[in-house]
Amino acid sequence: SENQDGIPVKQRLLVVANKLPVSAVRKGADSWQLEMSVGGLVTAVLGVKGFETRWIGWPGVNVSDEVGRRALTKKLSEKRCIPVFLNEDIVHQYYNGYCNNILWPHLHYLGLQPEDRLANTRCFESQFDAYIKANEMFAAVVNEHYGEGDVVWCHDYHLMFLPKCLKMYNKNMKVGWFLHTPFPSSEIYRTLPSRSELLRSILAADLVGFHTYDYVRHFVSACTRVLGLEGTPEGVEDHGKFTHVAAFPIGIDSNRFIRALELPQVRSHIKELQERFSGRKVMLGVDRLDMIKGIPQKILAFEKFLEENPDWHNKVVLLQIAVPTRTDVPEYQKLTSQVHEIVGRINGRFGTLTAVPIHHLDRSLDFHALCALYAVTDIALVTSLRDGMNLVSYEYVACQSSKKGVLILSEFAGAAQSLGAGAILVNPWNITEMAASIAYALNMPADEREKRHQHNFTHVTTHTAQEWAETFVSELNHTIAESQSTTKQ
Ligand code: ADQ
Repeated sequence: SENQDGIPVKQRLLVVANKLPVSAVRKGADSWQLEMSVGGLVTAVLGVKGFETRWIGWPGVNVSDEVGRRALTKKLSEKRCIPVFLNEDIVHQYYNGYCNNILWPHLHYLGLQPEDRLANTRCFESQFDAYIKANEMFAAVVNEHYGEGDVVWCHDYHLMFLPKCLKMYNKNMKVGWFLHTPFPSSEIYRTLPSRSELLRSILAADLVGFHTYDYVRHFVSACTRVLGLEGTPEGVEDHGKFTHVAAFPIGIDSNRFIRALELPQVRSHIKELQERFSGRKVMLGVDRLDMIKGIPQKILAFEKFLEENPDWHNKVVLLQIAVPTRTDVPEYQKLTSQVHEIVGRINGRFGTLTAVPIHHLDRSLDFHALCALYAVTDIALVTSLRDGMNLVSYEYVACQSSKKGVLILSEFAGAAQSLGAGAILVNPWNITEMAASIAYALNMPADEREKRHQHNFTHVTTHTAQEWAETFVSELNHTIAESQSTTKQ
């Protein structure tokens, strides 16, 4: 389309996610400092050609005064971000409660202990109410900024109720929804009390996307079994309205990683690490400290490996970098102490006065340090119990051009479907099998490593984050054009 002067106007893409891609720090009554977080999703979406992007989301801080809100809104607009302000109680019930304590474990097949589930049942209703309320608040902000011709792309399990709210404002609004987590088997999904409301809302979108065909299949089958609707591999039909459902596997901005390896600060990190661990093989784990990542299983498998392979004592170390997340949720606090306890026990058992087999860090690393670690390590261990995709496995592959390290990857990560041929796939629940895979990886001949790496490297560098975002958005535009032409006929 063109403006009044005949100059082409770019279509706008409104990206709605729970959290904005910035962190905001208050510096005074009406002054804020912002830092844009860089990452796959941000780079991907900003790289989508032909669109002008706006972000809509929660700024991650509680701002209760009008002066602060107005100042932050203005500051955020410089970064093309639009805030949705949520108060502390809503954040507690919607984000910590319904999103992280109920939906997240449910979507990852992590059943709660029966007594915890019972406790959840009691607070379920108020948390679900807060979830709906939060989704309505997001919808109001989107609606306020929406203009005809814009495309709205909603992200993730926090905003399952958003498509329906948006269509209630305007049934012609172009709405896509993408889930970053797995969608579980309908047998699991159908135990969720709010199962129907959420499915109906998602179906209000014009295009629904998942990382893998398995998740697509599970979603379509949930719609068939829970709602009694007609489903095909392409989507779901509800009273004459067809919702397209498809797999859009995400990727990373691989060039950003490859380029970083040439930077002087990364090269000097690499040199330091090589000196520090010289004479030893190094295995790497990089995860958010979350129960879905299978961190205790990974560490126990390493213990089993050490038990069975005394020749390797003092010749191999495991570096586990775990960023604490959702520290307000008691389950996460329990996991932290559990991991510390296992690491302490194993280091006590296999350590010497001068060296320990496991280095465990409860912290995040900056991008350059992370790239250096990816580049120098011999093996990466990704042992998720469930994971929508898992980008750490992609990032590791991108940084391994010279070393051609081995990726040990859980078959329950979405990435197993794209990197399966190059990685060693494992069942993280089988500690014996994982220990054997560590031994296999450590002894793998160079030509096999090279072949496996090449396979995965080609995939990671061709199926990028930008391609993912472009495909989703263009499919969304196409889907709408198609359904509008069907309606006109
Ligand atoms: P996550 O569960 O966060 O994402 P993942 O895909 O592995 O999992 O992405 C994690 C990101 O955080 C990576 O970019 C990684 O570099 C970074 N990171 C992790 N640990 C770090 C550390 N200790 N220090 C610094 N950086 C660290 C969710 C889903 C995934 C899905 C993505 C994208 O759970 O399954 O792949 O969204 O859709």
